[in-house]
Order: sequence, then structure tokens, then C-alpha cells
Amino acid sequence: MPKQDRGRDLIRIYEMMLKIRLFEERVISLYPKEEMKTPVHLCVGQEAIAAGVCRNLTDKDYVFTNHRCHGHCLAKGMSMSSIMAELYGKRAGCCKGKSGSMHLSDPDKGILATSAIVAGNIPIAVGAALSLKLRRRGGIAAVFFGDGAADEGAFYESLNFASLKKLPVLFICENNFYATNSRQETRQPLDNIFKRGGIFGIKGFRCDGNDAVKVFDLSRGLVEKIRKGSGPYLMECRTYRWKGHVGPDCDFEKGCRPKYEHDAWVKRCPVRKLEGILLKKGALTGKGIENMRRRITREITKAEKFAKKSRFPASSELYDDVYWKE
Ligand SMILES: Cc1ncc(C[n+]2csc(CCOP(=O)(O)OP(=O)(O)O)c2C)c(N)n1
Ligand SMILES: [Mg+2]
Repeated sequence: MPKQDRGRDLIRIYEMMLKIRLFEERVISLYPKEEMKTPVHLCVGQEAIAAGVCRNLTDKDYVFTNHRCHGHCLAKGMSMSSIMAELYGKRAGCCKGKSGSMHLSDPDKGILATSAIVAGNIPIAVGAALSLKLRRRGGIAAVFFGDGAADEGAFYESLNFASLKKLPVLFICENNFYATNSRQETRQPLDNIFKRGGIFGIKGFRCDGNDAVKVFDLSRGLVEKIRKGSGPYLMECRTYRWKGHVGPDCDFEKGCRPKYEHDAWVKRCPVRKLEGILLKKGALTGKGIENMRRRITREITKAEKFAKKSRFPASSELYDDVYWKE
């Protein structure tokens, strides 16, 4: 990749990470008003993975995400207003106010469906990749899931089938070391998620999920190979969520994890890390970052206003767009 393009990519990745962070922070500040009638699983601290991977994807590619999906959806190009309106349960939301936070979708942007069933999105991604291959349509499927999803049988069945059929799919495990409040070592005898495709012939890689440059470089190489017909790859990105499993509080406040652990990861903030790199290279200036923040904040405020003034779906629309009819 020419040097200049790479520099541009890293700036765009930084901008996306900042957008995700500021969006989640706005949700945190609005949530206590209890106007969003949906659980929210926030991705503060994990932004580098969504932004780094999705920078290598196009509208032709699919993304399948899970309950912690805001960052992936923003990074795949979904409109912020349609996400915010969905959180408010409004008709102008991406799913007409019926999905809430955990089932965001936007087929035009390649987000066909989002599943909150842990690991449920993985076989769906594999099915979509099979369809891409059969239709010779080009494009790949990228699926984001947590370390908790690696406990599920569906993960292994999906790896097996994807490898068997050499499907264009990238498996991305966001290992934040917890599934709800259970630590990884209380659930898994070995800390080796990236190796678990090995028995099916899938190569796996591990990287620092708080280092956007590493995530971008690793996923770029894998996406290129998958596009050329290599079949699937698995990457494990090690990271940490700063907020509780669900909602805007911190887990250490509830005694679910030690504060020192949380504080150590906050010091390794992925946004600050990339910011430091770009400032040092002279690719960004303090003033440039300030302007970027202002622009994003305006976009978020616009999305909030849009969501608040949109209307709720009418009760007569309850069964529209669902399979079940009275
Ligand atoms: C099949 C299934 N089992 C349990 C749950 C309840 N649940 C929702 S999220 C979650 C933890 C998921 O952990 P992980 O996959 O590591 O994702 P993270 O929340 O850490 O991002 C659980 C157990 C569920 N939604 N689906
Ligand atoms: Mg987890």
C-alpha cells in the first residue's frame, strides 16, 4: 500500500474510533433519563477492533455482529441517526423502532441481521458467506463475537463448515476476558481461542485489540487472502470493556471485577494510543483533533435531536415486517 494511503486509512480509523467513543459516551449520558427502552451493551474500550477491521471492508461485504454492536454498525457505515432513533424505539430507526440496541440492521450497508444469541451470528455469517460464494457475487462476511461465544458449539460447527466449503469469512473474536461476569479462565481451560480453528484447518492469529494499527494490518492481510479465495481465517483481538456487561455503569462499582484491572486497561486506551501515534508522525495536530471532535459532536447532537423528535410506531404497525400474523 502506498505510504500516503496508509496514512489516510489510519486517520480515518482514528476518526471512526473517536466517533464510536463519543457516541457511546452520549448514550451513557442520556440513558439515565430512561427514555431509551432498550438494554445497551456498550463497547467503550473496544473501538479499535470495529474501526480497524471495517476499514478493510466495502458495502459489498457483510458484517454480522452481536449484542455489543454499536461500534461495528457505525464502522460499517450505518447512519448514526438511524441507530440513535432505534435506541429510542422510534419509527425512523433502522428497524422502525422494533429492534432496540441488539438487533440493528442495514442491508444496504451489508448488515443483514444482528443476533443477540451468543454465537448465533456465527452460523448466520457462514450461511451468508456460502450464499456469496454460490452466487459468485464477490465480497466477504466478517463476523464479530466475544470470548463467551467461543464457549458455544455453534462456533465450532461454523468453523468446520466454513473450512470444508472454503467460504469467504473472517472470524473476529473480541476477547475482553469476560462473558457477563465470568472470567475466561473460569470457563476455558486454555487461553487459545485463536488456535481453535486449527483442528478444522483454519489458521488463526492473535493481536493486541487495543492497537488499531495492529488490528488494521492483520485484518487487511487476511481480508486480501479471503478475497482471493483462500477460505476462512480467525483472528483473536485482546481487549477490555470499560463499562458493565450491560448499561452505563462500571463493573468494579458493583464488585464484579477489581478496580485496578479496569484502571490498568483504561491507561491502555485504544483511542489515545492511535492519537499518540498520529500526533508523533505529524499526521494530525491538536487543532485538527479538536475540529474532528467538534464535527463528530455536532453529528451526534443532530442524531439525538432527530431521534427525539421522530414518532413512535403506531400500535397498528405492531405486526408489520414480522413473519407472524394474527
Ligand atoms: C445462547 C445464549 N446464552 C446466554 C445468553 C446471555 N448472554 C448475553 S451476552 C452474554 C455474554 C457474552 O460474552 P461474550 O461473548 O464474551 O461477549 P461480551 O459481552 O464480552 O462482548 C451472555 C451469557 C445469550 N444471549 N445467548
Ligand atoms: Mg467477552
